[in-house]
Amino acid sequence: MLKWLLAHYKKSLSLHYICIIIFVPFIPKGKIAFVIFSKLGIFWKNYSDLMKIYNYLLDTIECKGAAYLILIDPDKIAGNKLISFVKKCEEAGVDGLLIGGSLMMNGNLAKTLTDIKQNCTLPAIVFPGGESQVSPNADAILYLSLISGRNAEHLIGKHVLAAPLIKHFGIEPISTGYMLIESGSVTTVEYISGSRPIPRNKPEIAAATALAAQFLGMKFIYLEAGSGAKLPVPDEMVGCVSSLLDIPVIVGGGITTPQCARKKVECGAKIIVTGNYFEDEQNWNSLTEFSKSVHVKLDS
Ligand code: 1GP
Repeated sequence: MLKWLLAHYKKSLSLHYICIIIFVPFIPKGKIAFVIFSKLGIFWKNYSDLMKIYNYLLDTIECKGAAYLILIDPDKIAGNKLISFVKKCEEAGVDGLLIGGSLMMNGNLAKTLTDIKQNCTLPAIVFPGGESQVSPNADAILYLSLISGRNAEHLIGKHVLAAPLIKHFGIEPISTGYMLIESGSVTTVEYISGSRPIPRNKPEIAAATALAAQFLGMKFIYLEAGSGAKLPVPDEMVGCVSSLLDIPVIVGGGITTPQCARKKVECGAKIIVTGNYFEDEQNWNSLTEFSKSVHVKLDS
């Protein structure tokens, strides 16, 4: 992370130096050009600072072929278990952590984020179930709009309540079109959001919905089978959506083997999310295998 920040900082500084070297000898024309390029440099620096986690994810996709995120539910992983887990995630090559969920019973989101920040350098991105999960300790927040449903609260209502808090805390919002996909049984997110998932045998509905979100300016599409889903998002649907879009597709829910994760990436997914599987400590020794299966570019 530190390396990445330094690289971006240097990039913006180097633009200024290039301007000085090229244009100063040609003052006054050069002076005007210098001012313009300096402004561009400052703009670039501010922009990259504002969008640093989004840019980090794009860079990761570019370098590794796809990114691997792990979802942490503060109800399920906390205390010493959380500390050991996030250290293992970092060692295993995981690219970032999502924190949150549709329903939180006891979990302390703020404490979870603090523990994560103190024990690893992975970006901590809130995956919110509602506006109460906006936390100043987060590096970014997936600004999810539930575009597969027609429940106005989850399309825009919650966002109105969350927006001033996000602005106040200075958290980076990453606008994401969130799509529930039927996965064999009713999932928590489906029940809580009161919205129907897209039928799993209708990839064309998923593709048209995702395309609409891209046209609306969203940065990612998240194809969600639901946490602990019986069946993950079908490969055919991942392929159909990914091939139509220019923005990266996130796939999560019900992924419990490295082979399944790899298959989703081969079909076009650019970010893979797993959650439930690693709530059981006995599975932690397969973290590296999962991570490698997602990082197709490093593997080839
Ligand atoms: C849920 O996609 C994530 O939002 C992860 O799902 O817990 O089933 O891996 P799992």
